[in-house]
Amino acid sequence: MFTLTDDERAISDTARDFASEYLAPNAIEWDQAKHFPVDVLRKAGSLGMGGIYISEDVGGSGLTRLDAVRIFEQLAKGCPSIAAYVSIHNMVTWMIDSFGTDEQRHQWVPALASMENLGSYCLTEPGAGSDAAALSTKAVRDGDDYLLTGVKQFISGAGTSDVYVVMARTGSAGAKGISAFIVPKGAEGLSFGANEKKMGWNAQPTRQVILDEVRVPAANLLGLEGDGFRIAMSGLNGGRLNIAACSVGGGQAALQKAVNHLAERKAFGSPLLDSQALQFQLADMRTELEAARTLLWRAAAALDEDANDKVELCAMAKRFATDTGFDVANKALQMHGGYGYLSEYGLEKIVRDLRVHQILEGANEIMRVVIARSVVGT
Ligand code: FAD
Ligand code: 2MC
Repeated sequence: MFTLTDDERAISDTARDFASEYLAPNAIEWDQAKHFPVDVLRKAGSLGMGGIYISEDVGGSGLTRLDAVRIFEQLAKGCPSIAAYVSIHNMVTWMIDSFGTDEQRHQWVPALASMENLGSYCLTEPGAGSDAAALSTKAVRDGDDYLLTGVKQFISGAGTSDVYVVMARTGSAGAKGISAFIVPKGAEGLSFGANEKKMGWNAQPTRQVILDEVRVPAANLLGLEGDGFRIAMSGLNGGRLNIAACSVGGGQAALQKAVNHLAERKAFGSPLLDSQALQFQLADMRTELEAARTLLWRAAAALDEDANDKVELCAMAKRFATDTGFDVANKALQMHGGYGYLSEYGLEKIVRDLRVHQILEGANEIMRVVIARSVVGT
């Protein structure tokens, strides 16, 4: 698992080169302008990054979860916010590819895999975040259609995305009453809230998705009625891995910036990099990132193998890597002294971007809930 084949290395190198050519040089500007670079996303799509672990018969790249986490680590070195959006897009595309009928797969997946169309994942609501199974958006059957009504909160890509996978209640309270629907952007009754003002992740929009009796054909139901929560959670297993990978990549970029800065910056008669106190901190940062990456690869392999413990391993990797990535980036900022606080050095942006990885795709407290259940056997 730890020695890459030539093909695996080439895949990771392609993502690295893409990130250094198209993401890194623009990341600070996009953050400040709150610019969502759809043209650059389409370029990523043309390299196969819109459908990384999607079946090849519908335009996907047919790669593994292990390939994916290596790709997301490389993309995040250029910009964690854009890398994370590409992950969400892949999650949505995978849900349709994996749980859709052949007709649905052929209708929706090719344009998503190429990133000609962008996707959004709509689970969270104003009144249901961590307790996702308490969601209240309703889908009511009306002849050959469903009518969807409710509000989705914090939806990444909303307003720009073309395809929304929306979890809504068709049955009784709890997880078993939830179904998943494919909702196209133009649907009547679908509207979007204002772009939220955020601490980080500014290079992608976050808006409410407002559904007011949105009519979608019954053919847009993904899986069966009642399958929606399981579909949503299955998507999140991979999403959690990818977000973890984005944290490792962001942390790695911050560590490299710190080494470069300490080598150049002189104080007390020599480069700061000569200070053993700082070298020891760099050693710990490198060690912790390596530990996070190792756990992440282990969890990705478990997901590839559909192992029995895949859910808790994905949760462990998400909790550990997102805490580690944030901690490393914050230490790298400190090593830059006052310069770390200036936006032009790019450190404070990485810290702001990585902070939210501890909150979303299941807050780290929820990851502990998932892991604890596996420990105590409930
Ligand atoms: P709450 O559930 O209200 O939790 C508040 C706090 O209590 C948290 O610290 C939480 O960990 C803690 N807590 C809750 N329950 C427990 C418990 N049982 N034990 C211990 N602690 C607990 N959602 C989507 O569906 N799609 C998206 O695209 C999307 N993008 C997002 C983008 C951004 C920038 C942000 C900020 C959020 C996004 N989210 C998205 C929503 C995100 O998943 C939720 O914010 C997250 O799941 C937490 O839900 P909440 O904000 O309602 O917090
Ligand atoms: N993978 C596959 N199936 C899962 C699963 C997972 N990770 N987690 C739960 N399930 C299944 C579970 O097996 C059960 O199925 P069955 O009834 O067949 O046994 C069903 O789903 C219900 O699960 P629980 O009984 O565990 O449900 P509960 O309500 O107790 O708690 C919890 C589930 C807390 C783990 C879940 O609500 C959760 O993960 N909350 C966090 C929400 C979240 O991650 N939101 C992220 C939004 S997206 C985002 O932030 C983006 C940026 C895109």
